[in-house]
Amino acid sequence: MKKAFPKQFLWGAATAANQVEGGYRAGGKGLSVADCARSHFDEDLRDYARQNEVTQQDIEAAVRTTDESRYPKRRGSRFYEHFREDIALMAGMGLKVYRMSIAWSRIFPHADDEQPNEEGLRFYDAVFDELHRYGIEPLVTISHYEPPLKLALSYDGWYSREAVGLFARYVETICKRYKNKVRYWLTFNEIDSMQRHPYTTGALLRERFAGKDFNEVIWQAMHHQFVASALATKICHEQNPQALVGCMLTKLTYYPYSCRPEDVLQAQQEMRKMYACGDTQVFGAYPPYLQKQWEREGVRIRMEPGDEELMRRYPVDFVSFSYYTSSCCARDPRGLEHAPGNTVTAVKNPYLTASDWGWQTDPIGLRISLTELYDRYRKPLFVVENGLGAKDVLEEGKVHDDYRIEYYREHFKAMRDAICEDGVDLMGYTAWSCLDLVSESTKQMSKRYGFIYVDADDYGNGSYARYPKDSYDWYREVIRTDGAEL
Ligand code: BGP
Repeated sequence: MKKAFPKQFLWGAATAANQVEGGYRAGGKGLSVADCARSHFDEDLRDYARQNEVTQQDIEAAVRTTDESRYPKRRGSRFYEHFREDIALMAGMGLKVYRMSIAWSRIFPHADDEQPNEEGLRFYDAVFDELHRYGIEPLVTISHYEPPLKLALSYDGWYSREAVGLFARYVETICKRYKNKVRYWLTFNEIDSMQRHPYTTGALLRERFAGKDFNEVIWQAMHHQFVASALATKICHEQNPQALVGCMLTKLTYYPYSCRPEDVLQAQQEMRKMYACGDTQVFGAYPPYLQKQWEREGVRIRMEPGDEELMRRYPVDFVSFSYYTSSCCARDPRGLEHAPGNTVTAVKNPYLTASDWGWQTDPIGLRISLTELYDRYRKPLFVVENGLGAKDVLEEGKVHDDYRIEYYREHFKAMRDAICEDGVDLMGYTAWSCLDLVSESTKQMSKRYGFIYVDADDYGNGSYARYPKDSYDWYREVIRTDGAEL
């Protein structure tokens, strides 16, 4: 029998407010941590820490700067102005679902404002209404790397217990407002990433924790996000009993560099850095191996009465994740060639090709990831990020991105095999991304991911005109034929 995707499969595409919207001060929006993240793309792109490090001094410089060319997340792809045109283009592909995030600082500009910002609420009303006009279902990430800057400056980011209450108020506000417009919610984008970029994910400024064990600070902040995630699940279900709430993981995929048992064990340990977050949000409790790790590292988590009960009572309904690439790992990686990946640098796999940014392409790794996650959790899955960042060239209004079509074709085949051969319950897929937008790690527009080309360079020069690429037409056929035409 011909292998096919289920009829109700939710084909879509994804963005994040801080990478696509722009309008960073429009409609009463407050500054977010992303608005103060300066680009360093003329330095070593593989130095992930350098690309994502932010200090108090950097923030002061960002707040007072008059030269915004190095703050690309302040303009994104100018979706704030273009959203009706962009949603019409999404409809042109036949998207069934559009993953987006709500910028917290558009709703509560300073995190602790007395009242929510009505203009910000109205903007997302207009976006959701426009999506529903075309029959496109929103899938909303509540927090995608864009908390209000004030959380970092006047509180201690997510290390502060107050962050839980402020976040709960934000969630109450948007879930009440949009309970009839949004059915699918994700709590925190790549919640595991706080370990790798604590400022971006947790609004943590390392220098504010001098004298503290920063590893413990990060885990305390993560505990607050796990509690907040359970609270968000509770609130979303109370506002709309039909709502489905998912966690969102960075699906890092590590292969042992050799069949040496030490390398196999290393791969298993590396994967637990991500599984610890999935286990906590799916099973509603910290896994034993994580508690053992805390004992070894001397990490003591301060919990409030009721935290563990809350986490136990409100696990997620589905598991979503990002997948771009895979890596190898070895007990002793010294002397082995390394390659960059999504938020990590790891041992290079000699059997794989790589993108223009060195991320190795591994479609089979997506099937392996889907099967592993489904076998572990037995909950519906959702691929909410997958795509190819590449150096596209616009020629006479066209972009011949056959390399991106090839990337997607092979990953879609892997998804189809996971569904048809491995029995994975996969709800849908939102490609990263429907249009070119600012790269999270390097803050480049030139690392292009879209089915739609946006005429803007890394410094914000350009018309911001939109040009569908060859992959736009190809993806429309895939969706029209429910994945039969790959
Ligand atoms: C993920 C983020 C996305 C997106 C993606 C691609 O970690 O959730 O926001 O940015 O990475 O990575 P990059 O933009 O760094 O190329």
